[in-house]
Amino acid sequence: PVPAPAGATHPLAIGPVGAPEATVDGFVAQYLRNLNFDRGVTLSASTANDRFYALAYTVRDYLVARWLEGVRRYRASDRKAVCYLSAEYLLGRQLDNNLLASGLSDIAAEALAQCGVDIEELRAQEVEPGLGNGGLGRLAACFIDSLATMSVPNVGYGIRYEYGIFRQTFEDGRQVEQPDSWLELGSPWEFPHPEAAQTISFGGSTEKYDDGGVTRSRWVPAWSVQAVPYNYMVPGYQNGRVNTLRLWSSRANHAFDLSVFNAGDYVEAVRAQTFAENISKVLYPEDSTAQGKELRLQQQYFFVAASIRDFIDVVLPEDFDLTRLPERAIFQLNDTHPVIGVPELMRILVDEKKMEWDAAWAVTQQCFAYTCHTLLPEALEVWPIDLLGRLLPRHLEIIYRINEEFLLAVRERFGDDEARIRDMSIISPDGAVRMAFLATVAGSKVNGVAELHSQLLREKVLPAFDEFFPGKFTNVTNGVTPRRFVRLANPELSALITEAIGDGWLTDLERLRELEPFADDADFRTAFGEMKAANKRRLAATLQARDGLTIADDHMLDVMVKRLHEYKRQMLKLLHIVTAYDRIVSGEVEASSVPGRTFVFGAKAAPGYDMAKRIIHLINAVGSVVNDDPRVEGRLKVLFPPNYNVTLAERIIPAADLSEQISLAGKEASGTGNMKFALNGALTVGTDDGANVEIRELVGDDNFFLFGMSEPEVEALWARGYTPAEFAEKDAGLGRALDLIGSGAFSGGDASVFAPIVSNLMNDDRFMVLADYTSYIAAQDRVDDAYTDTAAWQRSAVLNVARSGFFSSDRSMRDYIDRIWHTEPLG
Ligand code: Z15
Repeated sequence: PVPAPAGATHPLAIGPVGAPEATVDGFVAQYLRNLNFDRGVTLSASTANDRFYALAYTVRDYLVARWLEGVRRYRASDRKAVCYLSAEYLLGRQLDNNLLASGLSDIAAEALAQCGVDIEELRAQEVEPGLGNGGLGRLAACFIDSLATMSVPNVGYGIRYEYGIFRQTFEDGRQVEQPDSWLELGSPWEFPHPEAAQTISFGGSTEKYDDGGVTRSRWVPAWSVQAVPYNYMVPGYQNGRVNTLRLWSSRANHAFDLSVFNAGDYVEAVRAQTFAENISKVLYPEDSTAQGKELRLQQQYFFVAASIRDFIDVVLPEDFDLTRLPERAIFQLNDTHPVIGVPELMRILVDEKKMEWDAAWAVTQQCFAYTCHTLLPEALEVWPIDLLGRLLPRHLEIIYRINEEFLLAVRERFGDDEARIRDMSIISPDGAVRMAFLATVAGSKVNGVAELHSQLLREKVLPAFDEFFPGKFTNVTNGVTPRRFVRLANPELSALITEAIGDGWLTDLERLRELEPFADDADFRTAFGEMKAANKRRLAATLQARDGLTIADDHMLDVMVKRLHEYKRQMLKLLHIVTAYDRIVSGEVEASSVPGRTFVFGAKAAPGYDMAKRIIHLINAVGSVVNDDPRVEGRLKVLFPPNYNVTLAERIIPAADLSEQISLAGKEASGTGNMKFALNGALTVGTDDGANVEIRELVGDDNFFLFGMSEPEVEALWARGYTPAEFAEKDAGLGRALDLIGSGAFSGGDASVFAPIVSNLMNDDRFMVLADYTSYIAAQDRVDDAYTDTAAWQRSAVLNVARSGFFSSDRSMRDYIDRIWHTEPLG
């Protein structure tokens, strides 16, 4: 028990108060208490938002005691914690996740039924926190779920953006962005701690000073803001563990305000406040592209500085000997976004704690590890030195010194090889800090996110570093949480699995292997088919209610959901659709000879990415023509529900038959949607890219539709010289599809609308869409054939589920622990 305050005599004051009783009556009582005392309403006078809030608070109440107890036990231990530093957490809705984790789902359902409250209506009230763009942010959310489930001490650190990823709407088929004001009605899951705010400084200059005979440097900042922590509970799956996600919100600094107030300028003071609050205002909507915006660097430093200081000053005991920091913390850098934390920790150790440079560097190198999530050169962040020096002058000096010493060591090893020095310098020849290089030099480990990606990272992107730091590079293949993406998203499949093999798979996903024999069991396959059909009906209801869209339930559901990016090749999917359409309307193919297909897209484009937005327009345009053409009615349909997000993913993925993973080989670092589809029994049509490689190896060639060039073949074609137009000449179907798009067949005869897409493909085609077209169409013809044999298809689908257990994020976390973190669970 925690020590009671002096004078405490009441037993409850000795603390934690403990959870309400986990019974229907206990739940009802707590629910009504929350409705009355927290919301200040009676049940009969409550709004749906009140009832949702009271429900969320009730679930929260059950988790809080375990959370507080866990925090206490962790602080009393001397365990190492994983400090996951991520600019994004794409959490999705929390209610069902927290009900499942706390084991309260059935009790809550019965309790609400007894109160006459419709729980479905309350589920729909929750606005998902969209604090991420795509794969990277969702991965962070899966990882913290797994760490809590595995009882590994972890704090997730990030930013509480006031506006998450924009809400997408379509106007005349074009993407329009609306602000995502997810906090409009408040969030029941957060615990704000304004009293624990920290001051984060920026700007100014550096100076040297005499510290009792030693000359030292220090930073004299010009301005500062407050970082207010908001805590969120991260409950493990039915294990009584609750970790913390701590997101920072910016607020004006009082001292800062006051000086202006004293000068009598009220309006200026309020403007200053707006300026400070800008820092956590909005998530940058670029995914896999770097934007050298000053506000973004402010965001990065803001959350990383607050997080490192939080761990040292708040989580660790007072007077902790920081030379031992590596025993207590590992800061995992989720991409380059938090890399400014490296010079920040050096600044704290050297300038503030007066540690020797070498000792501080030894500590820093052990405390950081870096995950790279891309191979695209445009996604590797660089910060111009003038910008970085203006915002963080002391950090720039520290980076220079790190670079100097690093390059000195390189010279010692390889001699004065100036080309090598230039290639490895953290400062690029054009005067920018290469954040991936800094992370690689500073990190104890560097990992890619799938086997192929890690290999290419080592061999193509950072080969000189691999040579210089033997053993530093490693792979951890991504994973996804089976709790959210199987158990919650697909309750029908979960019931089938549990009935067949028990429920151990939820925390030990490799046990799905035990399903393999059921692939040959006709009854199981039939039940599996019924599950898919039920999920399609559920999706149909969602899309009807959400967007007024209708789907035919006898169609194959062919799904491509992911950010819109040229490298992911939504255009290749479109060329297939146009070809399938053209084959039928031209009479080349009898409509009834191919299975009916509904193509589902979900994709947001970065608002400034013109080509991506044009492709979105084209998807909608092709959809309008195809969906309105009686000649393909009942055969082909294109659906593009706007605003694809985690909530919609949880509906779409379980209903899918076919998963489209068609990036140009060597471009998709891993992909994680690909794993979610396989685990839900969709077959993949995919290239040999990212984690597709490992999915295919595991599920087997017979249960995967492989097409396209391999990464070495892509390289070879570039080396030979790639002329896309030649491919359009060689394949008549491709030529016709491009002509249809380019001639205005999908734009009311106005050729100019989509001509830029076609001319880009014909003349440039950076991602070799045309080169892979023929192979892709052949693969889709195989898909059509395979789908007509229902038993064989379902067998493959069951085998996909049975053989995808490797892709649990629990396994990813195990790998990080074994290869990088060396932490242990807190029993
Ligand atoms: C992002 O979502 C990913 C990489 C990035 O560099 C950025 Cl900035 C955002 C994605 C990869 O594209 C995807 O292949 C991978 O599965 C995901 O990160 C998680 O590792």
